[in-house]
Amino acid sequence: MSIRIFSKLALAMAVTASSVSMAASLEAVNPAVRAMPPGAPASGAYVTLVNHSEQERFLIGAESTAAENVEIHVSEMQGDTMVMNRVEQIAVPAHGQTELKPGGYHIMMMGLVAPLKAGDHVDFTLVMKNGERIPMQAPVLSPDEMAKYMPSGMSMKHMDHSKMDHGSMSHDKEHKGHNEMGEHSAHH
Ligand SMILES: [Cu+2]
Repeated sequence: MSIRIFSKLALAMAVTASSVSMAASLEAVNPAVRAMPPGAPASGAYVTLVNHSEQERFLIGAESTAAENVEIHVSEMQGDTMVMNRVEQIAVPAHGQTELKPGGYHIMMMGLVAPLKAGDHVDFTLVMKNGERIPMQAPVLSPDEMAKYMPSGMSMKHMDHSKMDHGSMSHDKEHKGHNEMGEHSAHH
């Protein structure tokens, strides 16, 4: 009797341990949030998601107490205009990575609870399709820091665009002088 109870407990512990190691297989590298002045309605958060697992993974949402509403978005050129669209999910290929960066995929923070000052930190929970919830703490970067920010810490030359669905599009956008927040103030 007591042995059976013990084996159930051991099983429960094993399941817990395996879900912890799964969470560690998706890494949130070099996250950042764009600083915004008081009264600004929205901001964006960026990160490189690195998938160390054998399975394709999907980011389906993000949560933060720093904004009333947090969504995952993509910025896309429609003709000559940069527009924002909410997306259902962002795929991260097996043994690959996906960048959330200005002009592309991003975590949209709408209804900022407080001004986002450079040097502050914002806590997020990344919500994955397989049910994982991955904590992410992102520093708030000043406009100057944001201008130099690259989510993977690599230059464009070293990025593997062949693994990105919209690689050529986001490359084009990178050179159009986009302004994500300009789009946001127009739309929100
Ligand atoms: Cu957006």
